[in-house]
Amino acid sequence: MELIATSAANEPKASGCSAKGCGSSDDSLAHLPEALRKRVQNHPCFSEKAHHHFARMHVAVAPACNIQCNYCNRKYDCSNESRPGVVSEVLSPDEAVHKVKTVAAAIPQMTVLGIAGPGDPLANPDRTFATFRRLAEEAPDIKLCVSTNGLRLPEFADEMAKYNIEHVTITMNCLDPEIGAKIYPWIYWNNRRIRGVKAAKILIRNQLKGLEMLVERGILVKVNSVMIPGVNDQHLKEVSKLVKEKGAFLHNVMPLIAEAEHGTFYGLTGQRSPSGAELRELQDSCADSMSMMRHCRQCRADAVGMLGEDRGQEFTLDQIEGKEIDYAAAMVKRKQVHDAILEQLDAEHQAAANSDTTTAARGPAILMAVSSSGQGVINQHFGHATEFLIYRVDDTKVEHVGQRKVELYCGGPGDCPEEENRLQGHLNALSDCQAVLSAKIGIGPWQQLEQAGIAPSGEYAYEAIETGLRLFYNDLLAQGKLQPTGELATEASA
Ligand code: CLF
Ligand code: SF4
Repeated sequence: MELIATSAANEPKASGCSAKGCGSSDDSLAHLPEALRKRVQNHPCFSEKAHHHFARMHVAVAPACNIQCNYCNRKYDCSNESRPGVVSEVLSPDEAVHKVKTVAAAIPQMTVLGIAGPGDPLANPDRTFATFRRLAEEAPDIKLCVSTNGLRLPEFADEMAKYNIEHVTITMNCLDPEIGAKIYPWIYWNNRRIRGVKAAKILIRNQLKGLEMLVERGILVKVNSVMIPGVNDQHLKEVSKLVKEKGAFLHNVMPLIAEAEHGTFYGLTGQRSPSGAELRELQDSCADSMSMMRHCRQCRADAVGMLGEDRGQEFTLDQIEGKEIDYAAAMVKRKQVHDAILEQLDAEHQAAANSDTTTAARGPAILMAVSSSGQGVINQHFGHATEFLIYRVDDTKVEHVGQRKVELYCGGPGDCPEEENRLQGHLNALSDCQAVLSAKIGIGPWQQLEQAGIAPSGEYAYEAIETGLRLFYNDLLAQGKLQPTGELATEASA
């Protein structure tokens, strides 16, 4: 196997970020140097804590792409950074700037504007940088973020630094061109279509070079990788290690989504996606050497709102056309909202820094699920959840490890579900969890959860997630309901 290497690796600038994991631990930023913590504490993707409080938006200004990925169908958005199967309304830079200011005024928690498609932002440099240039001038309180396949990164690293783009994502699926040839059938480079191993070699070389250049310029880099079972799954640990050495801040291993109806090569040839357990196992093994992102929602190229929610329909072009925005006034309000959230996060950070986490674990590590509609609080009815946040909890820490999508269980009054059938999806999604905490849980699902060995609780409604999890864990431990194996005891054995 040949691994592509560029010039000498840089010392990681993001050092101090513990292997415990940005975006993955009890206080995910606790081990970062203060200056770095400040840079990510309001970025919902670069900080797990931030994603409960701050929102992001994407503008779909970049339609073209300069490579082909086998998990992508050009009819849809770039699936390096989005769920395949959804299409965005492509905007001009002017339309994009107007949309960003409109959203920023309406959703003051929106701190980050990302360009992530629907093709590759750097394959559309004029449109991408025209948008960034105007936003840097007209909306300076918004962080600028970009996600790219990296082919043209070395060419544009300086340009990115110029517009104060502080956060960049590079999608890197491999370091080995032989593996790359199974993922990328071709690239378009220097006005030529190049195929196979040769194409993958150029792409990987440019990705690594681009990563080094961004790190040298003080830009925080996240690496996204799509986990493709049987193709690159055994290899991604190596990717994690090398990108960490080269100074990447975070690694986001995302599951391949390959459905025949999306018309992608992988979808049509039956390439399977990883299971949740396989993904978690790989993320855990990469976490030995790198900080892992585990709260990615594979958003679309025109996503608006908190991660996991999509308010794009409220801000379509026809709805915002002609709307006058007083951005100076909006900035005042936005600052007040941001300051209040950051004050709360700082207090939590201090409390975490002062807490004693040296006690040896007495209880087993278990998985617990939470339904939340945001703000880091258990504030969602079980029946209204379309996803559950999954935490690994033991005596000493509460660690966010992912999320599971479910079909809406309850559509409101008059939509009384055939509980047995409708709940099966929830039971499958939560089958490895020992507890679920919601703002409220109806009696029907409550009984079925208990029968499935999942302890339900509505007792911690409106508590902070970590507090609720900690208290419920302690309750279960005190009641002898946690087995050393991490399984919940049945009523009989408890
Ligand atoms: Fe967008 Fe990406 Fe910037 Fe975030 S998304 S460009 S880093 S602002 Fe975030 Fe969405 Fe996952 Fe991307 S949850 S798909 S990682
Ligand atoms: Fe599709 Fe994105 Fe890959 Fe381009 S980089 S082929 S848009 S997934």
